[in-house]
Amino acid sequence: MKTALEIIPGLVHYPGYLDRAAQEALRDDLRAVLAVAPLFQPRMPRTGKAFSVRMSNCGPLGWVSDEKGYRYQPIHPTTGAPWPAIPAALLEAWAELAPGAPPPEACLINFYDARARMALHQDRDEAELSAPIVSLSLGDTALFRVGGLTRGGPTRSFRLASGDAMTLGGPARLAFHGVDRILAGSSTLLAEGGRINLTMRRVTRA
Ligand code: MD3
Ligand code: FE
Repeated sequence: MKTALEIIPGLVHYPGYLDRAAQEALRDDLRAVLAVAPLFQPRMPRTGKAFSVRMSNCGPLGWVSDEKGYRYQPIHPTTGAPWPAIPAALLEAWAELAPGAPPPEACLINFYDARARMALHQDRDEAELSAPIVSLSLGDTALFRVGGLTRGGPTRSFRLASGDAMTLGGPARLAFHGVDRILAGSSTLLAEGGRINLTMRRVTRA
């Protein structure tokens, strides 16, 4: 049995969900995805300020953000090509961690260098909020923070290391969360360092 820690109702952390060999295989799958769908630099709606995290996607839909707003779309914002398919290993993780949920339509790929952060936010651009989000982390450890359903409330923080998985469902689905910082040099998985986080999402109502 894999260790499952329910941090808050609906947020389950699976430390070491992927062993080293599985992490290496997934890293190599992502190299092929990123060759087709290169990382792009998202920008804040209205202001156009660049995110410090670079992103890409795989699956029928991908999440993008620019001056026009946040949205899911079927093509890469700079190449115009359809997103590549979600690798089989990720679909297997979805089947195991979100049993019974409709298939994921988007897998957002976040790349953090040593200075990147993600401000506290909610994920609510999906029409289907009853399906969980499944997250997998590779590379350097992140200091992750989660709060409640309002921005001002108390938060808890914990580390997400390479190979860790999380499921975000039920009462945690709309919790505020963010990444305070990356612990540079904490993993040898990515030769150039940094962190990759994958989040699989059901977008349209099943
Ligand atoms: C808790 N990514 O892409 S993944 C995001 O590590 C995002 O890159 C973070 O937040 C990262 O939107 C966190 C884990 C996660 C994802 C969705 C959540 C935690 C969540 C939704 C609700 C509560
Ligand atoms: Fe998020």
